[in-house]
Amino acid sequence: MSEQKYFQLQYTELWEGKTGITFGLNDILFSRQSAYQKVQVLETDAHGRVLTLDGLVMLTERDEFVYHEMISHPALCLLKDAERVLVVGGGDGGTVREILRHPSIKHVDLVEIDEMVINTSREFFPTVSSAFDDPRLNIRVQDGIAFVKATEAAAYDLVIVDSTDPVGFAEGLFGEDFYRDCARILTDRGILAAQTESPFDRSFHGTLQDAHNLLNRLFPQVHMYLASIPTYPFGTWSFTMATKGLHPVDDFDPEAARRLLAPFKDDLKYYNPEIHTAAFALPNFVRKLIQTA
Ligand code: AG3
Repeated sequence: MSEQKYFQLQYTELWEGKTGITFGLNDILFSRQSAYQKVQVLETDAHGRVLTLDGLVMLTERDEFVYHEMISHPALCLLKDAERVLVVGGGDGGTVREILRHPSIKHVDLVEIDEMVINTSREFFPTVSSAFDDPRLNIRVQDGIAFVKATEAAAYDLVIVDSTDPVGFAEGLFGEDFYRDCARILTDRGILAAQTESPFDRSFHGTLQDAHNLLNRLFPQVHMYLASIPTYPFGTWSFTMATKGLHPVDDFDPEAARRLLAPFKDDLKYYNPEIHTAAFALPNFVRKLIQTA
């Protein structure tokens, strides 16, 4: 029999500044202002530990697998033999954990601006930051925008933008100069994959449309795909894949992907070759949202 509860502290992230998701709080395990943002770790009643940056939910232990698998494996399985990957943001380590499951990977640069995010994840989220000591990983505490500007051409097979919302210092990660540098530092079969917010969130429609139009001018193929992330605003999340030629569905080989994933398929809780194709099917309102202007 579980013990009777007499009170419940609650934490609500507001969506569009209004109604949002409420977590029951058992405790606040960490709360500090870094040079860039407020970093907090909440112990919730139903979603395990939650990492927030400036009050926005970055991950929960319960559903982080969806985001981290879906920002990584679709591009990696399309490429099949990626060796060099750049992750911009992603200081919690969930994205590099997924990338480093692939044996083809030789080198990953993780460029995170805020060291406090890296240290907090190491301390409070061991299952998320579990690949931080992989010898193929190089962690750099640096501004991603400056990093891509200073990087030589054709240095990476894949660039993943694992950013926070496009407000404040992360806004540049949805902008023209940054995308142009990404296109330049990718090889001629390279892929850019980015988190691009919820299509339900009206506050980001403008940013999303601008980003889509910019990418369409820089890459021959630009495609949005969706996944269900219960603890992010509106529960449906979008990612955008821009490639130098590969079509994310027509050039995807499910049998080849199955062979690639076989060594670690039991570690994957969301992604599989059927999800890959299905994720690129978009509802009508999302198609309309990103129609090229
Ligand atoms: N990065 C994207 C989180 C955006 C969530 N937005 C929000 N809660 N308003 C997540 C980082 C995980 N590696």
